[in-house]
Amino acid sequence: MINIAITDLITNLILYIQKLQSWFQLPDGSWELGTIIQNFGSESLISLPQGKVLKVNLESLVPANPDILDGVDDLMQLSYLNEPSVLYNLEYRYNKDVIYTKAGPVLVAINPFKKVLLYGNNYIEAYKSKSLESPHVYAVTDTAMREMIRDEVNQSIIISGESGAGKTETAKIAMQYLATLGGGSGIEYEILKTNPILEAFGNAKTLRNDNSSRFGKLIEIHFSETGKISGARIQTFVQCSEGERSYHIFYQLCAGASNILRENLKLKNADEFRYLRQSNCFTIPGIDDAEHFQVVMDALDIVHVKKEDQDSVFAMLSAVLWLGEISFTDIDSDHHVEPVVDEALINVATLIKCEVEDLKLALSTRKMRVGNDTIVQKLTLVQAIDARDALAKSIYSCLFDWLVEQINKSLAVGKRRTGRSISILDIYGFESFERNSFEQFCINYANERLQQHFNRHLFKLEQEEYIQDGIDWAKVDFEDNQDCLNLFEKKPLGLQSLLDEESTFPNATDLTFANKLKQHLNSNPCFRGERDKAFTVCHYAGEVTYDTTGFLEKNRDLLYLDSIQLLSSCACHLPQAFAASMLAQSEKPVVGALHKSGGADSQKLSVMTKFKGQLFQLMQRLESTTPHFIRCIKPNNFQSPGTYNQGLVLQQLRCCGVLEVVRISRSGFPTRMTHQKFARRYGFLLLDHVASQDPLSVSVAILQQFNILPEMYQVGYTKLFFRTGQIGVLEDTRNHTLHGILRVQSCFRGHQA
Ligand code: AOV
Ligand code: MG
Repeated sequence: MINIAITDLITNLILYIQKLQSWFQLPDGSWELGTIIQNFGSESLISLPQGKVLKVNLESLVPANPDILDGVDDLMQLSYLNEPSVLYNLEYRYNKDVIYTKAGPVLVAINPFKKVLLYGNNYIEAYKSKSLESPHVYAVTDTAMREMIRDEVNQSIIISGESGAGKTETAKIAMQYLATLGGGSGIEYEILKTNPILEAFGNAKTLRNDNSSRFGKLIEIHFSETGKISGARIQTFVQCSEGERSYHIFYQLCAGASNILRENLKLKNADEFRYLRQSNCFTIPGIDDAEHFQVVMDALDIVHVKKEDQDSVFAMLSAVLWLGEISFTDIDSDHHVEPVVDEALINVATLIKCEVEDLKLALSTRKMRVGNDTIVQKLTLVQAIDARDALAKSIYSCLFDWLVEQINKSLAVGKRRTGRSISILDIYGFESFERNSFEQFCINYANERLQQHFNRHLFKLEQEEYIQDGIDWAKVDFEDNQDCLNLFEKKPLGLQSLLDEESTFPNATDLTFANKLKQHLNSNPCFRGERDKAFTVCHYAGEVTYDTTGFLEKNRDLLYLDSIQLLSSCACHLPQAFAASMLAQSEKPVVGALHKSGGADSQKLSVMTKFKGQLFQLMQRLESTTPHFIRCIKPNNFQSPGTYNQGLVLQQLRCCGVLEVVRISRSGFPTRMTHQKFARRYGFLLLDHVASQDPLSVSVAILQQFNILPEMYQVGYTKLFFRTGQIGVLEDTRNHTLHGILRVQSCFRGHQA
């Protein structure tokens, strides 16, 4: 009698659970949690918060997870791994200041935009002793450290995300943990001090981030056999353009230099220099530039940049600022110009220690070699301004590279040891704006490569687990982004080859480039030619339309031979070093040398080729490491705490591959449970007696009774593997049965009473 009642109850419950809580998508794209009241065919009656009741199409509903799964540590624990459930889980935690969540092997970090009490020595100790194991950058770093020691394999922590998402802060948090665990020699202190230096010279305020890194960075930290830090090496990647304000260091210098330094460097206030006046932003709320200048000077001492070198560095900065003050005057009726000999010109010459005449010449003429002859061409105003700005830019970028080199010398890793390093990569994430240019083209290509690395790694991890448990992993399909990478890299008809080829034609324009792409690539499914000079690439993270305006010029990034000659004629060792490194690179097309002879062309390297070279080197280094992934997410565009914009988060989860992890898991068998646990948990739902009571037989009987389709699960040696959502159905039935049994029991008690 009781048995029949329970059987009926279960059957009804199985029907009932199909119409429990569901996500309903509102017209603005956001999701609301509702309860299904009734189902009719393809439609449902759903009740939403605030008493709204709607009749909706069943297809617009997505199943929600049971309450007990609210705010789980790892998104993979969710029975239903759909977008709204992922979004809700992250928001649930974020609202409690729990900014870290795992998505399988990936750590998701949501920028709190405020101080959260999750850091410092007590936390570091707790993660070190494993008394705390909730998701955290510390936990990821700890795992990297342990695996490095255990396996003697180099590790990498790959941090990505949009501008302002928190990559640089996350990298610093990881460095802090390593410095604490591997400290002792004192070098860890030096390593931490590289941060304020690189941020001063390489970061600028942008509309998206007050402290935006304008370069990508890989820091490789080396350890001794006893797990102590023995040195480090920093590699930086092609700088992107500045932001709303120029690099912090200019403002810091102008605000913080001592009177003597100001006098020696002929400094003025920041708002008196043309280059800094180009934006109307001179200060950052809450930031004291003068104070930062002191921090940078101290840090330079700590990384052993000598005082006289520091003075030369500041002289270069001032020279850059004064270059912007140089003006020109007409010298003939053909509108050729030369610099006005004034305070600006003289200051630049004094600061870089060159002859005023030489500087004048470099900014007003261009030497061209034709065959064996050299001809001198006079410059027009536009050309002269170009030459002046290019000189300023190359001095600055050489200065940055020189500083990184000095830091590397100071942190030098004695004897190169393999198998004992942890690299932290802080690199710009995928970008998709209203208007996308050459910079986005490079950045997104890099991300496409990193994504491939990511996919392959996940695939490997999954595969290992399946093989170990003897299941058929051929049933798991993984998507690859190789097609998109081919579109970029294929020779001779890929985006990059075509760009480089077009860049070598003097008469080519952005339009001829765009047309060439359309002509050769239109049949590629990852490519679409657009109207005017645009084209679209289907990236793993979505489609991006690029405007080719400026592509050729930015890719060529001409460097003038005259400037190199000028710098090498300086009496100061810094400009000399810059000239030498420019020539050594000589990858850049050197105008003047350009038409020397046919052969010279083959030596020059475009920006794209250089970028690709750096990227390949980076990938090679990463390939030999065990990777750990951190994805930073920006919850709103206002850099403000407490606001969680679902749409914005969703778009980033897509771009940084978190939803891809979820998708990969969904296409695999993400839910795993040992035979024992499964039999114990659901065995009581069996209606028929099972002859053998061993966990495997009980498990198989349960699978049969619930009609779980064969393609939805696999039976391994020790575990059962399920497709997403399968366990959810069983779990709901179990809960309702338990409730039901309680109800039936109380009902019986009622009868008896
Ligand atoms: P990004 O490196 O990802 O942007 P940042 O690491 O500079 O972003 O973070 C931007 C700002 O967010 C920081 O200046 C902090 O104010 C805040 N922030 C980030 N992480 C945390 C945290 N864990 N706790 C508190 N505040 C945080 V860019 O370099 O622009 O791509 O080019
Ligand atoms: Mg940054």
